[in-house]
Amino acid sequence: MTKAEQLQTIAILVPGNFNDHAIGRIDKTFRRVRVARTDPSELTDEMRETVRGIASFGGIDAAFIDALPNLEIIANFGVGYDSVDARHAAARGVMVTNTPDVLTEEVADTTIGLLINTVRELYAAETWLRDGSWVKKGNYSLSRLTLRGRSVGIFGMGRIGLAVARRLEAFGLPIAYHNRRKIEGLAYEYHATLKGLAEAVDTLISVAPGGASTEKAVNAEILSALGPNGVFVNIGRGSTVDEQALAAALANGTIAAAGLDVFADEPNVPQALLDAPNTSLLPHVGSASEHTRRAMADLCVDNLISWFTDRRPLTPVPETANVKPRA
Ligand code: NAP
Ligand code: 8YV
Repeated sequence: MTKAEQLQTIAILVPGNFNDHAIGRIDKTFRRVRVARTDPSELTDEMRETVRGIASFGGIDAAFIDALPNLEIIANFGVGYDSVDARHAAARGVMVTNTPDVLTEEVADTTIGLLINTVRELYAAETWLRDGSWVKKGNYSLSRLTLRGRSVGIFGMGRIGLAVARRLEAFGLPIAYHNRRKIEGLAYEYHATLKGLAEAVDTLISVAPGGASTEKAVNAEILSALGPNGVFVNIGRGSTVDEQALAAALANGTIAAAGLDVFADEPNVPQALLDAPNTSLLPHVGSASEHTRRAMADLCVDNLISWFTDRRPLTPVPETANVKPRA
């Protein structure tokens, strides 16, 4: 059997709807099997026995991993892998890969767009033009907020955080950041706590990953530290924010406005955030261009191909970096 014929026998499980380009490449290379949801009850005995890889948007928990004894690799479509139990995968000798770098610039572009839309109300202004208000009522009112004079804090100065910071440098805005660890050689001001960062700036951009260490990190105390001229932008994960506290802070003037691309329970957005006049809300579109999703799809599938041909992943997540291929 040729190498290509051998790959065709390997069962790759693809749960739910998946990226078309990734599906096309998986079908060309492997044997694709499908389930509607990542629930062990969806798995047939044949799947339990034969599945060696998963390609998915996430949502892979310990029970699902345990239901697949011959699973070797989970190729996550996305850089954030908080919905994959990577620690459990590592304990079971299962590799997890993600899609870093290929989406960094796209997500940074979206972040800047969301920030500007939030402070300069561009969506509301365009609606004013399109609904005839400009003709009937005159000029759109001046935006209460501006980027001018702002100082920006980045929560999560990683690949995307840095790309956002580089863009904001060109806007002439001072930048500070909070990570668990200071980045040596990076000139931006470092704050050892998120509260310290929020106190020092009036514009907080969260690019932090989801997971236990960031759960509801942006809470009432942080929003109060940001202050009444404060703008909060979240492009990271909705789970990092106490959404009830955020809605209250927007309603009572604790902060001025928020721009959100991610939510705790997507696609459900709390009514209080939908009702707030000082929010700009996007349906998780940070990386959502055809160009970038294709690059993510390629990296997701290339990880599977590399694993099953060269026995090494291209972009393993840190938790599974030491997982070795089975003999
Ligand atoms: P990255 O390079 O790993 O950066 C993450 C940064 O967050 C690191 O600098 C890390 O520094 C910091 N961090 C992690 N846990 C922290 C904690 N508990 N407290 C403070 N800082 C913490 O990842 P990336 O490629 O920039 O992606 C970041 C996140 O963006 C992803 O995980 C994903 O959730 C989100 N994302 C969203 C979209 C979208 O469409 N909206 C698209 C892509 C990515 P330390 O380890 O030193 O703390
Ligand atoms: C994608 C993302 O929307 O990469 C991430 O972490 O949040 C986004 O790029 C998502 O992964 C696709 O499911």
